[in-house]
Amino acid sequence: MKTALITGVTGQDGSYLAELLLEKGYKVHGIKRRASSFNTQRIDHLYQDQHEQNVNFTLHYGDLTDSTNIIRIIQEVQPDEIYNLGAMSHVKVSFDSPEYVANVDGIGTLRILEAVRILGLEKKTRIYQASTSELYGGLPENKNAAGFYDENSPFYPRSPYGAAKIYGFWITKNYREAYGMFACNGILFNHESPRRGETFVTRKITMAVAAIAKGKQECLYLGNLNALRDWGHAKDYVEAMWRILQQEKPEDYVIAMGETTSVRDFVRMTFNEIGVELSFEGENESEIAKVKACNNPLYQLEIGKTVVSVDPDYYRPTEVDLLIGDPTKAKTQLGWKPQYDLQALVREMVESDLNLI
Ligand code: NDP
Ligand code: GDR
Repeated sequence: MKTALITGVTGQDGSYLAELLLEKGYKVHGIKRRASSFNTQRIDHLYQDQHEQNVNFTLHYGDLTDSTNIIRIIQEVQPDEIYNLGAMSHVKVSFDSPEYVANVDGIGTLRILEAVRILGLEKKTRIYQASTSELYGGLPENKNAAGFYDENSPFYPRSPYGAAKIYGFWITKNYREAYGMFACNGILFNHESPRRGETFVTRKITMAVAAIAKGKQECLYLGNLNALRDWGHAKDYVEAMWRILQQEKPEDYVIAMGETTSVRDFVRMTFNEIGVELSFEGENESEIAKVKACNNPLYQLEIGKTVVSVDPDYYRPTEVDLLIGDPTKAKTQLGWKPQYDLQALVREMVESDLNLI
């Protein structure tokens, strides 16, 4: 039976990964931060009373800013695999807390690698680092000849988050080369789910559409509707993380769907899910979307009503305009095959938010 340690276990990916590893028969340990109220909603269904026998899921209090705590937990758990998913993961918020994000997302990665080395576990413990498509920064000239970002595309981060994660990427690669550690980067493009944090754009949209449908919200305020993202389902992406650590050789992989969609079209698709057609008017800061048609007897929205409006407060000081990844290496070497397309993802998120509301 293998043992895994997950940082960021209370997050979207951590919760799906914990489920996957438990299904595979792992003993799973997770690090959660102390908070003044409960922050374990996404993993409460996995909770096991620690007094029972054969406990497979254990939580430890900890924080990626605390080396002493990281070293102690890794010493206690002696993991075969560490998945470093813990991060301040919101790009816009990283402009407000740049030093904190450097500490957690950048140096936090170093703390994990160094703890493994200090404890002499270099040959035992495999490490997955949650790298990101934000490393590319969306510069058009850095795409490959086919028009995608792949494992060889140059990086150009456009936020304090991206800059911190680029340190995490390189220090992971360096420890692999310097000390022969099995340490890998998954360069994951955006992935979403009903468990996505409420302030990321997809979830903000699906929650708002559910609330508008049920008469609990008037209008959805968004930032840049022109941004293009390559969106997949988090469940598919945690499967890739696991596969990356099961290979013979440690390598870095792009995980993406290979298709890109604008925020505007994501809004359109989400409203379509509840039978509402939108018409978009205006440009940039003055852009709005009105109800054009309503084909669902359950949700009778008034024709002509403004349901989406742009608020420039949500713009970022520097934006990543377009992301599209080439997952060929992951598909051929890992045998990774996503189960969800964007339509199925949107449907699951809308259904879940309609139920929640
Ligand atoms: P979430 O924001 O949902 O989860 C982040 C997790 O990190 C939470 O468990 C959070 O704890 C924890 N965390 C935050 N700060 C600290 C800290 N100082 N010490 C320890 N833990 C901390 O992110 P996702 O699940 O979406 O993403 C997982 C990882 O993958 C992140 O590193 C993210 O940057 C990266 N990534 C995500 C992508 C995506 O599209 N989802 C794409 C590419 C990379 P708490 O619950 O207490 O806040
Ligand atoms: P992103 O995700 O920045 O790509 O980072 P997010 O959903 O926050 O933004 C995607 C795009 O939508 C635009 N946008 C808005 N975004 C938010 N959050 N809120 C809005 O109101 C809004 N309006 C428009 C943004 O400008 C952006 O272009 C995510 C995170 O999960 C990172 O941790 C991860 O590394 C990357 O994906 C890959």
